[in-house]
Amino acid sequence: MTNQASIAALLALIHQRHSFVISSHTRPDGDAIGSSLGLMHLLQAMGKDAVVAFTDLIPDIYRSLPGVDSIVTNLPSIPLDAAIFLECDSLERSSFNAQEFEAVRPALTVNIDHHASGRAFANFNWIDSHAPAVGAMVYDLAIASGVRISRAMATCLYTALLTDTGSFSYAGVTASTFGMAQHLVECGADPYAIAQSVLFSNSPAKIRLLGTALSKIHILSLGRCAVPCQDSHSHDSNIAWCAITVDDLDRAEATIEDCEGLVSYLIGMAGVEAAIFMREFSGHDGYRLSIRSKGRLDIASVAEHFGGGGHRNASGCNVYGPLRDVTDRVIEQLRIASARLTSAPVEHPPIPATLLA
Ligand SMILES: [Mn+2]
Repeated sequence: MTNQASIAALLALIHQRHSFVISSHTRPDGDAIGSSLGLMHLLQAMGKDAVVAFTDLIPDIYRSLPGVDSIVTNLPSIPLDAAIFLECDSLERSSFNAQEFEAVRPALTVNIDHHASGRAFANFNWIDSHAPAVGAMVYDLAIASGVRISRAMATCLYTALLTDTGSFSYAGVTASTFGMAQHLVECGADPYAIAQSVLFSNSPAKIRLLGTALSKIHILSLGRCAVPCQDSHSHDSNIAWCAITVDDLDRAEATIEDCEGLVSYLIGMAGVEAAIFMREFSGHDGYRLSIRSKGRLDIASVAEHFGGGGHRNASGCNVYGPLRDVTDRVIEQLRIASARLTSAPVEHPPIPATLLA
């Protein structure tokens, strides 16, 4: 189904129903929270009952989003017509307790996702791996619905877009991403205020934890990069990683959510093509991995190997065992992904028609 057909079909399903519950994955990020609240505002503007449910705490940096106070931690006990999952590949990955959900399971489940690893687990599935954020898909739905985009809706969707594109810096950002951002600002989103909340409001504990993480970076050379590049920088291909233990978190008085985004500093180094940030589980039995890559190196497949998922350049998974084993196994998978890349034909972007004329 094309995006247009998916949007039309989804709007028809929404029009026929009245009460909705919306949720996303556990440890919700800016896209999970922003797109959920944005969709809640959209459904409410369409005259529907809509509630957002998250079992996990909402990180401080998203607490000023319009509607955040109405987020519930348990499924509403009233009968619901539909449950909408945003960027989840299964009920298990969602913030819903599976048993609690089965007890009230609405007749319709909807899945809206932009992950390459997205799976059609719901009754209605709309997966667009080209969308820069699920918030962008909710924006397209809002435009197609004909509803006026309120300041509240715009603020939530802009936050989703800003955070899931790494402040408009990731692959997948196109002219239409900026077109969307422009329209959301015209509808009342305040880019300065949102950036202040989301980018410049880190806790001192998070910055202390960053210090620890930066002091524990390891870099491993994968040798010379075999992919011919058009740019002039060095073709060294390195992997960077670091691991944060439960003790590190305690010493910094940091929380699990303070680990969010630290992997960006690792992938931010010249010559580093893949980066892994590892956080030890409280049970000391393994690590939560955030993986990033540059260019065509596909680390969604690396995360999928360990039962996780994500995008080509950003993914995550859980790996169990002692640190040495975890590191060895992940690096082996990265080498495999890198070897696959070097043996693949090089893609060249099409030459613009204006240059051929
Ligand atoms: Mn997302």
